[in-house]
Amino acid sequence: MRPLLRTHLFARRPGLFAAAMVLSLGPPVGLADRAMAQSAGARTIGLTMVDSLYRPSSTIQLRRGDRVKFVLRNRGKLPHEAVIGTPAEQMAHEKEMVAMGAMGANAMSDTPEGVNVKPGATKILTFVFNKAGKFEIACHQPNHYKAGMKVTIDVR
Ligand SMILES: [Cu+2]
Repeated sequence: MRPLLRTHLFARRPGLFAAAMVLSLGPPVGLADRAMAQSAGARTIGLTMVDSLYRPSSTIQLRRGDRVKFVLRNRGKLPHEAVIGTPAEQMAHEKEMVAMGAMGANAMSDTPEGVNVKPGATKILTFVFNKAGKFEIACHQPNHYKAGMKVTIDVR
């Protein structure tokens, strides 16, 4: 399923590539150092996931190039996702998830653009918004997107 999910997702995190370069060229770097390098200069935005929306749900305003560390806390009783993409990419992902759900599988793997968070768990998703435009962070568990489980991200 992973390659399928990848096809419409638009960006890789340059931070990960940079960390890999440091690892291959320099002295050994610990996991903690890598995590720090990735989140250096990041703006932290906390989102709480409940059944079935994000709090707060107000539009997030960003500047192009902003690196954002999303802290995603699932306080609901259901698993929730946080997937970053344009509204068109969200619609495509929604269709894929509905198709996967029909096959009896509705949990996606974590990618640089999205994570699946179990009830009671917290996950971090760090993302660089290097394009201007409208994006969303959204959940594609069955019916959640339709119910409005998304936050608009406006990048200028
Ligand atoms: Cu959800």
